[in-house]
Amino acid sequence: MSTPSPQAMVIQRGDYRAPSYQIPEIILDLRLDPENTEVLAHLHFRRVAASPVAELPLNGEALELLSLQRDDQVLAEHEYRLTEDGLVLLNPPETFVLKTKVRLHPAANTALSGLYHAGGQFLTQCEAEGFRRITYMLDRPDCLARFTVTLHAPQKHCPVLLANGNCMAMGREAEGWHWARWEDPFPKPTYLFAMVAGDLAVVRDRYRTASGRDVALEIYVAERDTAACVQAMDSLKRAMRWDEEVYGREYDLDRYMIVATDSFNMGAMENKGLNIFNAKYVLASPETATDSDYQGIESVIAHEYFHNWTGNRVTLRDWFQLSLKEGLTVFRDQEFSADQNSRGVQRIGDVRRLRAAQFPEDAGPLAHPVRPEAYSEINNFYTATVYEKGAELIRMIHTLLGKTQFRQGMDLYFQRHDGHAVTIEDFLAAMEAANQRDLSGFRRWYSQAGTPVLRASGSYDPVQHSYTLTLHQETPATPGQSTKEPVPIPVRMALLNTQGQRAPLSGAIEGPDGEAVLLLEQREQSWTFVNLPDPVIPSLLRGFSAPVRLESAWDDEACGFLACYDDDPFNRWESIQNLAVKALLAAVADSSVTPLPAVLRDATASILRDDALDPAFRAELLTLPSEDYIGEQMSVVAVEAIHRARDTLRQDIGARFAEKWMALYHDLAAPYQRDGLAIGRRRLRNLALSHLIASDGDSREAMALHARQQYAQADNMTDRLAAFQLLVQHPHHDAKDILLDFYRKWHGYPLVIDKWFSIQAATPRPETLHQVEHLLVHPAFDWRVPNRVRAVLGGFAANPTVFHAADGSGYAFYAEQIRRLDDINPQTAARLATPLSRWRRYDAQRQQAMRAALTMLADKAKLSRDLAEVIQRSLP
Ligand code: 0A1
Ligand code: ZN
Repeated sequence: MSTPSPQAMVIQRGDYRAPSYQIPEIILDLRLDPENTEVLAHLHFRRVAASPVAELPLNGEALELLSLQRDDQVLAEHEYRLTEDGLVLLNPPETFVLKTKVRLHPAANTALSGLYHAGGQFLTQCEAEGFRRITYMLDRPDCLARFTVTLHAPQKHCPVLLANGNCMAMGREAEGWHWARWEDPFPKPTYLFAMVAGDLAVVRDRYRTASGRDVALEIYVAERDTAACVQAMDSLKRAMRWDEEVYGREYDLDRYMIVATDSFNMGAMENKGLNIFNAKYVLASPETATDSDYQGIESVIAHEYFHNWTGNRVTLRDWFQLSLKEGLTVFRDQEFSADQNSRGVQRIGDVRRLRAAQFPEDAGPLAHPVRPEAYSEINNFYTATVYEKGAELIRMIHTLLGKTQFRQGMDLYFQRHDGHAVTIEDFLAAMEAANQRDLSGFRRWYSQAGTPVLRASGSYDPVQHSYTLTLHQETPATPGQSTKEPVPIPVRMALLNTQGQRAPLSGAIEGPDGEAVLLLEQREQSWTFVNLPDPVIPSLLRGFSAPVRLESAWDDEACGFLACYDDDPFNRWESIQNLAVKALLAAVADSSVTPLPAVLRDATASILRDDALDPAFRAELLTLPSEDYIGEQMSVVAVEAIHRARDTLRQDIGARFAEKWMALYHDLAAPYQRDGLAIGRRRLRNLALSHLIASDGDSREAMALHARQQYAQADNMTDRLAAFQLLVQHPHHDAKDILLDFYRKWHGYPLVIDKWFSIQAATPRPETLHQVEHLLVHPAFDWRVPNRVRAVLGGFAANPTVFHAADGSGYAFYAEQIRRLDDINPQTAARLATPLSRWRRYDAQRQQAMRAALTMLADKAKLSRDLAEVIQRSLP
C-alpha cells in the first residue's frame, strides 16, 4: 500500500465540530503480555447531538479486533465498518455500551506511542493520539470520561501495576498472575490516560496541602536508582507549595506518582496522577548529573505538576489549542524556576533557548502561528513556537495587566472552566472579563507567525531637555502569510543618565521606580520624555518583555555603557552579547579584523574585575554567543568563518585575560555543594578553564594538564564533564585514553553514556563523521532508545562545521540515519529532520546538498506521516 499524500489528510482548525456522542464512562481491562496483550473495553455512549447520526466513527490504529458487541449483542455486519483509521458504528442508538476486545503487540511498538514494552516495563504514551493504539475510542481531547482500569500481569515480571487515580483493589490469579484495579474520580480525555507495569522500586514521601490534606508522593524507578530521586522529590514538593502560594491551586488526588523510563520520546508526560518521565528528568546524583541536569529536573517536574491545573483540570477542546496548556504551563514553570533561583539568570536562559529554537523556526519553512491553522500530524506541533513563544505571549499578558490582575484573570479562568475542554479564546476572554480589558489586538499574536522586528531610535534635545524615542515594528512574511499586521508590543523601559543612574520618566509616560511599559500598537509611535537636564540612554525591552528582534540605533559606545551599567540583568547581558555579535560579524566578513575590539575588551575587563557580581550572572555575561546564534544574524550563514572567528575570539579573550582567568580558576575551586552560589562558581570556573585551554599561548599544555587533573579528581559530574568535553573536543589533544576511561567508569549509567555519545558527535573536527559512523555500531547504541539516538544524531546536527561540511557529506549521512529511524520511531525521526528544513539559510552548494538529502527522504518507501509532513513543508 502506498502512503497517502500528507496533503490529503490535513486537518483544519475551522473544521472543528463538537462530537455527536460523549462517553462519560470507560472500563478497561488489560491482560499484559509483551507479544500479545488483550484489551477489553466497555465504553458507555450517550448521544449529545440533537438528532440521530448515521455514522459514528471511532479511532483505532494498529489494533487487531477480536470481538465486538453492543450491549450484549454481537454486532451484525450491517452495524459497523472497519476502516484504515478505526471503526465506524452505523446507525447507533441513543445510549449503549460498546464492548470491544482487541489484541496489541507492545514489544513491537518501537514508536513509543500507545502501549509499549521497553526495558522490561509496560508503559503508555497517549498524548496526542496514542490512545487509539490501545483500543477503539473517541480519541479527542473534548471527550472526557471517568476511567476504571484493571491490569493483569505476571507477578514475577510486573510486581508493580499502576494506573491513574486510586487503587481500589488487588488480587492474585492463576499461573502466577496478579491484578490491580484503579479508578480515577476525575473525568479526563484519553490523552491523559496512563498505565505502567513492571519491576520497579518506589521512593515515597508525603505532602500536606494548604488545606491540610495528605498526599502520598511516589517516584518509581529501577531499584538501583532509588538514591537518585532526591532532587525530583524535593522539586515536586516545592512546586506543589508554589502553586498554592502563587495561584491558590492545590493538588486534588490522594496520590501523585512519577515513573521514570529510559524509553521516552519527549521530556515527560502529565498523565493524571501518574506522570511518566524520561529518566533524564528524574534521576540525579552529584556523581552522575551536571548542574544543568539538576535544573532541568526542577523545571520539568514543576512543568508536569503545574499541568494538573493548566491542562488536566482545564483541558483542550482540540489540538489547535495546544498552547493553551503548553504556553501557559511553560510560563508557570519558568516563573517557578525564577523564584527558586536567580531571576535574571533564569530569564537569560529562557531567552537563549527561545532564540536558539523558536526564532529560527519562526523564520523558516516550518513557521506556524502559536495557534496553528492546519496540521497533518499533530505530533509535529509540539514545537518551540507552541511552547516557548506561547509562554512569551502569556508573559506579555502578565506584563500588560500586572501581577495582581493576571492572577484575577487566572482565578476566573479556573472558576469558569474547571472540568471543561476549552480554547485559547476562552482563556483570553477570562483575562479580559476579570480586568475589564480589551485584548482584541493581542489575539494577533496567536494567529500571526513570524518574529516582529522592533526598530528603536531616539534623540536628546539639549534645548528642551527632552528625549524622544521612536519605535517601529515590522513582521517578515512567513509561509502562507504574506502580509502582516502590527501586534501590540509591550516595551519595558527605563532611562539611564550618563552616570548610569535611572533618570526620571516624565512626560508621555510615567512609571513607578523609574521604569515604564510602553505599548507599541501601531507600526510606528514616538514618546517624548521631559525634564531631563542631561543626555540619557534608554534601556529598552527590559527583561525581554516581548519576543521580538530589537534593532536599536545605539552606537558601540552606548552598548558598552549599557554592558557595564544597565541595572536590568537581561539587558546588561544583551548589550555585551550585541557587542560580541557585532565584533564577530565584522571578523567573519574580514578575517584580518580582530574579533576583540576595544569596546568589547573593556566591557569584558570590567566584568572580569567585578568580583562582587553573582558568579552565575558573571558567567552568563562572559559566555560568547553560539555559532548558531551568530549565523542567525547573517543572510547567508558563513559556517567556517563563524567557527574560526568565534574560536579566535575565545582565544583572544583567553590570552588577554589569562592571569585573571587563572586566578578565577584557582580561587573558585571548592568542595561540591549544591546551592545557587556553588553552581555559579562552578560555571564560572569551568568557563575560565575553557578560555585558558583555548588560548594559544604557553599555558595551553599546562591547562590541558589541569583539565586532566580536574577530570580525574572531580567530586561531581559538572566539573568532570566540563573537563572531559574540553579535552575530547580540543583540536590538538589526544584524548583517546580519557574516552575509554569515561566509558569504563560509567557504562552502567545510560544517562551518563548519552553524554559520552553526544560530546563525541559534537566534536568540531573533520574526522567526526567517521567517528559517528562507529558510534552508530557501538554495542551501547540502540535505535529504539530515543535518548541515545538524540545523543548521537542531535549532537551531530548541533555540530556546525561537521553537519554543514561544504561537500554535503554531513547532510547525506544524516538523512540516511533519519531514513532508518523513520521505520522505528517516526516521531523522533521527524523532529530530528527539522535542521534540514533550514536550507535557505546556506550558500548554493549547501542548499543543493540539503535539498538532495530531503528529496532522498521524500522518496522513501513507507514514509511516516510525521516525516512526510516535515519534508513536504520544507521542500515546497
Ligand atoms: N505534554 C507533555 C509533552 C509531551 C507531548 C507529546 C508526547 O508524546 C507525543 C509526550 C509528551 C509536556 O508538555 O510535558
Ligand atoms: Zn507541557
